[in-house]
Amino acid sequence: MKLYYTPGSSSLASRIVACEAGLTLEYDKVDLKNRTTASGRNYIKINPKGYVPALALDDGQVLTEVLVVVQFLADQAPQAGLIPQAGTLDRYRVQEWLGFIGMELHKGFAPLWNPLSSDDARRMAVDHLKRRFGFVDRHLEQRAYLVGERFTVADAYGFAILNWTSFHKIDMADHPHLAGYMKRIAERPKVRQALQAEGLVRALADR
Ligand SMILES: N[C@@H](CCC(=O)N[C@@H](CS)C(=O)NCC(=O)O)C(=O)O
Repeated sequence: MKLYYTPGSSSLASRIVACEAGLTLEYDKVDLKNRTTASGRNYIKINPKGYVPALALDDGQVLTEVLVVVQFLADQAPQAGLIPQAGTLDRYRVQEWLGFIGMELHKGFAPLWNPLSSDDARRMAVDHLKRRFGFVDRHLEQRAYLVGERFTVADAYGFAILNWTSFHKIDMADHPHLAGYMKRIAERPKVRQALQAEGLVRALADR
């Protein structure tokens, strides 16, 4: 399998899951501006949506959408326990979090990445995100992970997205449980390995 990724983007969640699951993937870096891959391919031909991540399966099919790719990868290594068994309530809880992270957090950052956003639009986006962070912070007050007693794909996706708070210099002082959670996840050896592979360890150290 080959993961098409861009360093530090949402595709980091898929790399973290692959590392935690002990899966050996091939990786091909995507230049999102030019829609080309480091291997010299036209990325639009691989994923017509033009965004990362995309996971090329060994039979040539391509899976997209973070919340699907991370679940697919976790299901390839059930022994790693990165996702509860299908059909259990905990599986739906993980999917509930994946949906929340995708639609409320991931897309909530969109105005901050857009160079055309006005200062007002940026302020509104940060206010909105901080309300969502408040909810996650309260959820993590008594918990180490988003669902159950162990790290799941929801934590991988949450970490990849929340990591953008340092890039955008969003003050997390009023979200101490969330800040502690991020630190805890960053210290996981496989997460560190994924961050190192994408050249992001320094960015974390600067936090
Ligand atoms: N709905 C997609 C969104 C993925 C996404 O937003 N990827 C960003 C990087 S974090 C991207 O590639 N943006 C470039 C673009 O949209 O052209 C998913 O969940 O996978």
